[in-house]
Amino acid sequence: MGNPEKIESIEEELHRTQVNKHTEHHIGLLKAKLAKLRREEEADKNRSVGSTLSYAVKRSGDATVTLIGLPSVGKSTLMNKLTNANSKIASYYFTTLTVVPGMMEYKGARIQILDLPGIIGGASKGRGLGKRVLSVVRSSDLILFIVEVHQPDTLPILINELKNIGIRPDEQQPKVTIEKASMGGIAINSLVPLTKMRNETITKVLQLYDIMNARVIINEDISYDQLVDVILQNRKYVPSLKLMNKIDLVSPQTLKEIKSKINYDYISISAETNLNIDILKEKIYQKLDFIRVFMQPKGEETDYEEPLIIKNNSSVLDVCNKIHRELKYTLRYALVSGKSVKYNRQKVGVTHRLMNEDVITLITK
Ligand SMILES: Nc1nc2c(ncn2[C@@H]2O[C@H](COP(=O)(O)OP(=O)(O)OP(=O)(O)O)[C@@H](O)[C@H]2O)c(=O)[nH]1
Ligand SMILES: [Mg+2]
Repeated sequence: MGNPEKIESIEEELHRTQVNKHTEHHIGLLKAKLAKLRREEEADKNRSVGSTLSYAVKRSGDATVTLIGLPSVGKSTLMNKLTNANSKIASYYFTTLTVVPGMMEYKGARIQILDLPGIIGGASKGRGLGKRVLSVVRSSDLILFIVEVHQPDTLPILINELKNIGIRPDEQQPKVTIEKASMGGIAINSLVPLTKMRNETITKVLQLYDIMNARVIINEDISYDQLVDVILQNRKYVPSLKLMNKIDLVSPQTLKEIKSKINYDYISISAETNLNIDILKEKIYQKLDFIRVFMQPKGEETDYEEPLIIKNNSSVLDVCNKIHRELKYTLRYALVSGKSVKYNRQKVGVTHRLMNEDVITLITK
């Protein structure tokens, strides 16, 4: 049996199997097998096409945000309201055919926004404008999911397409580590009670991925799907905001009714008539979780006028990279004052994590 047939037969079995206490571990294992086969299929396909997997969009600014939505929901209209860009707008599907970048300046931060072509169910498998386009989301800091007021229940389609290419919107990296070893079999050390997995099946899933010897430390009650994510190590955990656009088309009463039916938090906007666009800008800024740090060049005054905007939890290395690509090679250490250190002008290395309003001096060779 080739991979496509194997995939089909597992899909059938999954379809046939009822989910209950007796079958859940078996189903977990089947899904892990399916994930592995699909991945091999994908690798084969890419090899035969010889494709370059992602769009080369140059990242710029302090953070990158991508607009994700079905065709014609108003992504480009919103893009033009948020940034200096002029992305084409029209009432037909697939007006935007490639990734269009723009820059939003807000409270001193420069936020790059990427307008994408509309995605449709099956995009991750090559339908519509597909996977290459979607892959730019992997390196973004925030996703804006946009649905139209008339189709508020289409959000799962969007999330599903991203999940299919290894993006995990709004999830956190599971607190599980797998330390591979050269012998000793698989030792599982769970520090929390597991309700969704059992040791025997965990071992089988690991073996499926050719991990025969390892120490598994489990700090969170995860599912088999998440275990596969940990094994594959190439998942991207990206936060999101959900937007409902075109609210100008319905009455306040209808809007209320929609709200009562929808089970996720969203921001109501009208890109065309500029409703709630300022609120949205602020929410984007907050969600990106920036901090400001001040540079003090050696022997000079601190520059409080132009703080450096960096993501919370950034390190001295991130600061170096932001200033100049080569800087990290000549850096000896940094002197930091502020909340992230115990003493003023404390000497720290590149991995030191900074906090809001720290003052930094970089000492180079
Ligand atoms: N009434 C109303 N119409 C809107 C709004 N935002 C966008 N539109 C209209 O919706 C249509 C599609 O808008 P676009 O911005 O091109 O949509 P898109 O999501 O970029 O579409 P694709 O690039 O094809 O995926 C256009 O006719 C817009 O004028 C809105 O807030 N209210
Ligand atoms: Mg568009």
